[in-house]
Amino acid sequence: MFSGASNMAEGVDRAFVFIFSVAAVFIVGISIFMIYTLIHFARKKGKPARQFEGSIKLEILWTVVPLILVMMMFHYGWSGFKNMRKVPADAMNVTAIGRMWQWEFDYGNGMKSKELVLPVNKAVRVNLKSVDVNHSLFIPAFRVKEDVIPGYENYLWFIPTQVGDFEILCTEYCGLLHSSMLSKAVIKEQADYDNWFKTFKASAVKNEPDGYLLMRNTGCFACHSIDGTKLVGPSFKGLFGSQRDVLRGDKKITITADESYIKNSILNPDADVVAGFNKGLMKSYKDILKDADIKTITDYLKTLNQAK
Ligand code: HEC
Ligand SMILES: [Cu+2]
Repeated sequence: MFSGASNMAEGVDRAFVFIFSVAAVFIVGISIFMIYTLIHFARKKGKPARQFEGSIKLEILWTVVPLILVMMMFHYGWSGFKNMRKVPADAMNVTAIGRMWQWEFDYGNGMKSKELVLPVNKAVRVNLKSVDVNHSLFIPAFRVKEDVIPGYENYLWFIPTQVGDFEILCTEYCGLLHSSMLSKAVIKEQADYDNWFKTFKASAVKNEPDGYLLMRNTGCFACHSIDGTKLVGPSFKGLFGSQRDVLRGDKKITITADESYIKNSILNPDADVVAGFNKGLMKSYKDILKDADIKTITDYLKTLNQAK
């Protein structure tokens, strides 16, 4: 009836069509009946009011019929849902990482992609992880949607049944750029997928500096660039050693971006807020990054000042 692109589509669509049809029949039937009674039982001259004493037959009818209907809704919903929680043993594993405000798909061994690339007709289990707030992974064409909650292991699974690109969205309001937290599921024929995976693997083991990898894995690049582009936060290009105009409380001051400034910016982002940017967006990485990590990041930031 609809063009779902995964094995989950049938169950979801059947439940949807059934519930929608019942609702449609009822809204039309009830509206017609209501208009009829409004006219037929309107107060008229010379027609005294009559008292009705109730009807066992009617009571039974309007209890049993809805009961049957809602039990059928339950049946369609449950049979579709049961399947959604039972992952086949041979499913491949990918972890979806939700963070403000981007999706990332982790194939293991440091292989991370911004898009969910998968082979067609193969079961995949997507483990869901959030590093900050609640998100929700939604792939409408596959009829799958599951909350992504920090500190809670959740998952979804499906078998893509069509080759093509399909939208991925976040359906849990997660802050300023929630609406741009978009990605794509790219479904390929097995051979194309194998080819893609080979190049993907090769590019993942390319030698990036430690500081870069650490920041990529911690999600800093969702808000910061290294090429001068202004995102939610300032770019890191040319940051180290420069003079920064910051707001400390209500006071505007200028300080030098040295080691301690960088460290403070990571641990207490709201203490010195860079002029022209918003407070409260970057959270503290106090519990995530150790002193050694911050040093690794700082060393990398220093290299961004050297002319390339
Ligand atoms: C959710 C978006 C977001 C993420 C993720 C984020 N930041 Fe920020 N960051 C900001 C914003 C906005 C500012 C500017 C306001 C301020 O100073 O607090 C900022 C400021 C900074 C500054 C000061 C920059 C300057 O130009 O003076 C540093 C350094 C910094 N962030 C480092 C990091 C590091 C390292 C990470 C990852 C561990 C990170 N940020 C992750 C949003 C983010
Ligand atoms: Cu989100």
